[in-house]
Amino acid sequence: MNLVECILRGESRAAARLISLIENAGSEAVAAMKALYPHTGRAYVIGVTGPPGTGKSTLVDQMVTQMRSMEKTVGVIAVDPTSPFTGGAILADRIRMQRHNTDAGVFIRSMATRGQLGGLSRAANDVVDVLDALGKDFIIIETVGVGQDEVDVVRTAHTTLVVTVPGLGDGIQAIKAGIMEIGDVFVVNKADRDGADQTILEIEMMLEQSDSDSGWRPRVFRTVASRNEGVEGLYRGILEHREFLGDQHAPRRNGKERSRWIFRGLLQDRMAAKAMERLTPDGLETLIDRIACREIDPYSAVEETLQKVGL
Ligand SMILES: Nc1nc2c(ncn2[C@@H]2O[C@H](COP(=O)(O)OP(=O)(O)O)[C@@H](O)[C@H]2O)c(=O)[nH]1
Ligand SMILES: [Mg+2]
Repeated sequence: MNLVECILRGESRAAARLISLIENAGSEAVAAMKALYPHTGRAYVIGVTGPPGTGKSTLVDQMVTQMRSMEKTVGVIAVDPTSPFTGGAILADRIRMQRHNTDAGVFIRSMATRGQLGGLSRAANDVVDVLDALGKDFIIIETVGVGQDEVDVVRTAHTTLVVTVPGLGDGIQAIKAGIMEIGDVFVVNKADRDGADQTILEIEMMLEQSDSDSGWRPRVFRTVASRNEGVEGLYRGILEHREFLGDQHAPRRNGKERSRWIFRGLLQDRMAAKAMERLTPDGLETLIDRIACREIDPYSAVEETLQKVGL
């Protein structure tokens, strides 16, 4: 039986194998993703973002437990390309979520390597589809809210959680990083620390100022993830948002916003790869040298290259 059939039968090991292929950007992965695509679109996808150290992984771990107690199956994808401590962070995430290791209803994967086909977040997006086809009810993507790439992958989730903590002025920073607008649900974690009320107030004030045209009024929850406090309420808040999305839920998941993002990304990658092929490494170096010594401007260099590819 081939990889795709095994995944559609719910075999985790097959999913793990395909994910490795995705990370290595093999052509086998592309063939499998093509075959899986018609079987995706059923899972409910939750994005979790926020600055490093705010307790996202701890929170995700508790959410998994919550979902399992409701007999839902869960896939978790932890993406962290930015942290200089990535190796350590991922190791920590593994240890943190280790108690789910023996549970066949949970699939956890950390990703840090960038596939050659595209950015890390697009690879992560492929993994969402794999876990979706595997039959997981919920898929949680955890990512540090830094950089457009990371923001894009959680933006296309059904429900996006923005996690912050008291007393870091994080609310303001979050706005700067452009993640405030993408939150459907806000979490003030580490509410055992001083200033939680103040932070909640700040976020609520900011939400009042921002006008959303979706009709959804983002809610703010307080949690102490390390003590599993407030997690059940947060889970209910997520379900509330799912209810709000209602029948729109499936269309949004397979909807235009996400499809456009995926298509554009793939097109960019493939076209750039084709152009690079045509240039050859030597040709590329020559062209770069010419730009560097002002023999040709970068715009004309790109136009010249596109002409070579026939565009
Ligand atoms: N005091 C306190 N510490 C927490 C809480 N949640 C998580 N932590 C701790 O914060 C640290 C970072 O947590 P982690 O989940 O790795 O954060 P992430 O980088 O956002 O994924 C860990 O040492 C956690 O044990 C909380 O609610 N209160
Ligand atoms: Mg983490």
